[in-house]
Amino acid sequence: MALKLFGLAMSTNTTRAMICLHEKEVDFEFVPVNLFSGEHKQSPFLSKNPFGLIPVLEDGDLTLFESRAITTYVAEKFKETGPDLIRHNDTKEAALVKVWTEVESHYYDPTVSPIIYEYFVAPFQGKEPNQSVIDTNIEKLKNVLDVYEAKLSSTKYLAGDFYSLADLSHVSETHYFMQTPCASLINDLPYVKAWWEDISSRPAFKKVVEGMTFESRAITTYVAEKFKETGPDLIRHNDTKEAALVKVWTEVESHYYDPTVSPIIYEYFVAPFQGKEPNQSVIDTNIEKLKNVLDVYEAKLSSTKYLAGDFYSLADLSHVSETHYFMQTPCASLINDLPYVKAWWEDISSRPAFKKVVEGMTFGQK
Ligand SMILES: N[C@@H](CCC(=O)N[C@@H](CS)C(=O)NCC(=O)O)C(=O)O
Repeated sequence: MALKLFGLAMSTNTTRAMICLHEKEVDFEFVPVNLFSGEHKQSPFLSKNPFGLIPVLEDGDLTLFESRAITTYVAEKFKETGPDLIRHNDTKEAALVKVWTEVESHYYDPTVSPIIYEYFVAPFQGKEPNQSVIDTNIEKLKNVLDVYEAKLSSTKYLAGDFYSLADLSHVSETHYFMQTPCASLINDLPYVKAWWEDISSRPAFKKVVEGMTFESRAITTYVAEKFKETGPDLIRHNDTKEAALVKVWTEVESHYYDPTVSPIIYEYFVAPFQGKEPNQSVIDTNIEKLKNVLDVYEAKLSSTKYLAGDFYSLADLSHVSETHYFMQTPCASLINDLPYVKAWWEDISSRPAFKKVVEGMTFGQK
């Protein structure tokens, strides 16, 4: 029976396990866990990992959590295939692999993780990155990387002149880190840079990297393209003009709609959740901007049923989640007063796919 890995393709801890499975050429089934609906905090998943975190590996009657424990198990069980990631025939080398795997877990991860969080996860949650958290961790990371630079000037990889679990453990997080403005911390250290270029160019990582994105719109495009033969054709892949219009209106959502609706939602839902009063001047400014955007929508939707044409597409889908919250604010009349926009909203919010996620979308109101 194939191994089952439960997780999320964009999660660093999940991809740590996935890279190892690919290195060892293991056939496995990937089971996506919907973190956004809180599936990992509910009973079927909690019986696999009582801490409610991904990833989880199931191998027959064995259930494992903790990504580094998973990689160790996979590297041991499949020691005869792919590279020997644990140096099982050499006790000293094996011990050095453990040393540097611990270093990743106790020195590298605790400094890199908060930086990634501030640059990727905080904006995803509508928050500004906290510069003081970033600065503190940059200072700590510099010290860690100086040790790496010294080590990598004498051996090609961390535990010696062989690629091992120690190196592999760094790949997922470093991939995100290299997309932050702090990437120079690695690029300025010649040995660390060469090591990163080496470990990030391995085929096993290339197999997982395309799923590693924190941009929700990039995720929807990827999913819509990969599964274009099932469900509605959200990207109009057989019609270049329609496909271009889908992109236009998806960009409109991203650059005009979202930047005005997001702050309104933030003030009404997130601020009170954090014990703050909604900032009325932020709300008023964005209401004015949103009115202009919605006037354009009203004109467009008076001539076509959906934004990109007479077909439901990613452009419409991109609006659903935010509009759902927006319609619970005192500003909902901005949409309800525009007959075409109102009809469009009623249509796109009544699709079964949205009904499946909407019950998890509460800000603690229930
Ligand atoms: N030490 C754990 C950490 C697992 C972890 O934090 N996973 C994250 C995803 S990368 C998660 O499940 N987050 C969901 C949450 O915190 O609710 C491991 O290495 O597997």
